[in-house]
Amino acid sequence: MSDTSTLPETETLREKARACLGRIGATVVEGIGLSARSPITGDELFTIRPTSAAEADAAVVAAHHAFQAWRSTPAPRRGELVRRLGELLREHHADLAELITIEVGKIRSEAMGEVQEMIDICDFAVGLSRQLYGRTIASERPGHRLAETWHPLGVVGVISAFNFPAAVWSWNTAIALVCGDTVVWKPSELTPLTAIAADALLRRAAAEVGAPHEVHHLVIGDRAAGEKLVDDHRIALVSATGSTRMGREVGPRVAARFGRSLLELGGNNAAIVTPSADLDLVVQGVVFAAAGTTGQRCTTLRRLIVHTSVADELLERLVAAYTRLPIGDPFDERTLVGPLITTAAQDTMQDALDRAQAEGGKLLVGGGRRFANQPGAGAYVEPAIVRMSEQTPVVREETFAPILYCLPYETFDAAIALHNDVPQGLSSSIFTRDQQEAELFLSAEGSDCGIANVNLGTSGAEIGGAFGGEKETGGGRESGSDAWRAYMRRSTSTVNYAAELTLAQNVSF
Ligand code: UN1
Repeated sequence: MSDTSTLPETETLREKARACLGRIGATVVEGIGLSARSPITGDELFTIRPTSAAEADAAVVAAHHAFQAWRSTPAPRRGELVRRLGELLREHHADLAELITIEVGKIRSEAMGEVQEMIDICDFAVGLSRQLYGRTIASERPGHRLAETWHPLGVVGVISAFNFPAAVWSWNTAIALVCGDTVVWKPSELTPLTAIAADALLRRAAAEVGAPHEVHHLVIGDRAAGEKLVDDHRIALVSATGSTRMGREVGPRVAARFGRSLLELGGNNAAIVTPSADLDLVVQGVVFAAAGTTGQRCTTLRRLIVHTSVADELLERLVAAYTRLPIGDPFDERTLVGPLITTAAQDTMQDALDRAQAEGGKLLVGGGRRFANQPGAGAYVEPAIVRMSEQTPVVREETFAPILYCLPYETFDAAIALHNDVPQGLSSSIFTRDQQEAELFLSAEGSDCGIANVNLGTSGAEIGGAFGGEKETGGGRESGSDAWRAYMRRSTSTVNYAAELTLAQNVSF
């Protein structure tokens, strides 16, 4: 594996961030409290004053108040705000992407892709603002009309993770806003700059279309800020993205106050490679899904379930491809693997690799550190492949780092069993040219995940489909299709337009 480049200086990153924020029109309130860092150098860029508890409370109150008027604004008018946001995102596509690269360490192409995902969801939401359809239902009574209407739900609390610091916010916010909800957003404390920029663009959009800016509030802070959203009864829906451990706390706490939650938690995504698979496709799909984003997507490919007849050839090709992966400065156009978010993530990766080897795994490639002894370098790692003979405890866990575990299989049924035998259920894929295998994988007895792909990797979903997963992934669905229904409440109404009263179920009274 080769280091692409020398790393930039922290001061250069600071200047770049300032320039992007300036062009976007975002103001960073510097002060004591939260440190905005770049994983590229591992150094602090700014210290930011976090939102105080009183300010967070005021944000919830204001969002709740704004909801009273926003819910009565016609949905296509609400769509105008989101349309303008989409236009501003197009205008500042490169600026926002640059901030994402600075704060998350994503390579430029992936950071641009993240902002593209935001633009796409805005387009989707604008169309949706004229399509919030309910059904009419055949009534069993003469002279009666039975129908359902979707109404705005209330304040949506969005808790987002560092790895998609802007796109996941936009999936929730674009949809929530056209649905007539208002939003309070608590971004990851690792990505405050991107959040400040995205919030500034939405504020500008609101000012320009004459919408109240109080429909959106940004709450920057640590765990306590998130807890505020979880526990406040004025937050109707908590949409939280993060680890399964976080979801285990959030879910029951929101449920205890009869709030709604939409959970987007850990994944442990696998691809099955069958004897008929096109290995060229597999190599390309697997390297992007497993090593892309330095293994820090919830959809990252973590397990490769390979038929024994093709395992040796495939692993040889994958090892060769991994050996050539350019690792380093995400601003360098040649780089494909940027840094991990923190040195703690690097330690977690090392720990998982040690455990995997103690559990019988053979490290085939990677696992080393890069720029290790260089001052001013973040946590750079070599994506790793570990050959396992069985699905041991460490393989069943999500480690948020680029480790791909390879598991052999003999029969198709055994492959599916292995595939589903993990606690998580987000994304999945099969590489095959056998239609029967592909259909079985997609059938009720096949993949048990929320996302199931054929002949492509597990990551990089489009916004048009509903995004989310089963089991310990939390069951929520965000983004496209009819995911919008989670952001609205359903009202069923029966209208009697006959001259007399008829009771349902033939009851006489
Ligand atoms: C996430 O990692 O939290 O499907 C979201 C994908 C992206 C979204 C990932 N569209 O990989």
